[in-house]
Amino acid sequence: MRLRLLYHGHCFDGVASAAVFTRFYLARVDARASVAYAPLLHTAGALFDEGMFDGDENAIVDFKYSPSERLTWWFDHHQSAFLSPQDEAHFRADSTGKKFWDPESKSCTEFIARVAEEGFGFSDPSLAPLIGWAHTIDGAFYESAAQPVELREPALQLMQVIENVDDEFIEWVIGELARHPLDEVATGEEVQRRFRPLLARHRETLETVRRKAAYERGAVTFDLVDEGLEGFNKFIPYYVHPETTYSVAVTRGAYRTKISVGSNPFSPRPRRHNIASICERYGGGGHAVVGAVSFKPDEVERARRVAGEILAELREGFEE
Ligand SMILES: [Mn+2]
Repeated sequence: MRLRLLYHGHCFDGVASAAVFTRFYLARVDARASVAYAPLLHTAGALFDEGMFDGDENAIVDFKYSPSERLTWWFDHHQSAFLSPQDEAHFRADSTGKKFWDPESKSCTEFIARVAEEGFGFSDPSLAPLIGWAHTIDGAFYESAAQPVELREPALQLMQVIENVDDEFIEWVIGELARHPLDEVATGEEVQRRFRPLLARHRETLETVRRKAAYERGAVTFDLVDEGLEGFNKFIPYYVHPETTYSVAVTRGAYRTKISVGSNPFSPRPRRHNIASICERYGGGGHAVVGAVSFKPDEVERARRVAGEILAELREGFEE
């Protein structure tokens, strides 16, 4: 028997979900199954093709639903889990008892662990640290801005690796997490030698943001276009300016120039704006607490002008 397990790629929760599901499947369904993994990513085109479901059993964890008759297991916790109302109706009509959705769960990893225990009598206490960290990371329940910026905990170091390395190594990680405790995998040399150069690059980005960021009246802003930095850890602005409520940054990549707007979850002053609503007015979007507006790569001046307007709006009515 061969199990094809499709997981949300380059995502700590996706990888942890795949590891927990593997342990559950081998313990409760088929101890002799061979498991093959493949990542799923949010792309502009079709997300699935039938050829992906090439196992005797096919499972998806931490990713959207597919109505394929070949899909035998499904777990997701995203609000937008269905590509169409027809897909949702297909899921609701399912009678296999092997497809599960809970948009209230903060991580798919803890959702799988709960269903495995309540529905199938499977529990493995050695998975507790993996489940706990998937909750912290996927729900962004950090204790401070320093925690995700300083990356001292091995679990966060593993997160950094998962977000940046090739799928082949990520599949090796899933296999290790399915057999060994999180700490052992995260502190192992295979993970650590990939983490070290990522940490060096992350620290350079941190110093660049520290140098360029300017805080005034409740909002910090910086422009990384000339630095050629496409992205940054979103907690860096709140680490270098803990007094800020908002952050507005301009970056340029190969495919777009982007304004990233965020709010500081550790801010001394409450957020007063819905960031998605502001970004939507300029053709962008997001959530109440974080959003973005994208432009063509050469529209840097336009992006800078819009960033200035957004900043002015966020600073309006600021009181010390
Ligand atoms: Mn997730």
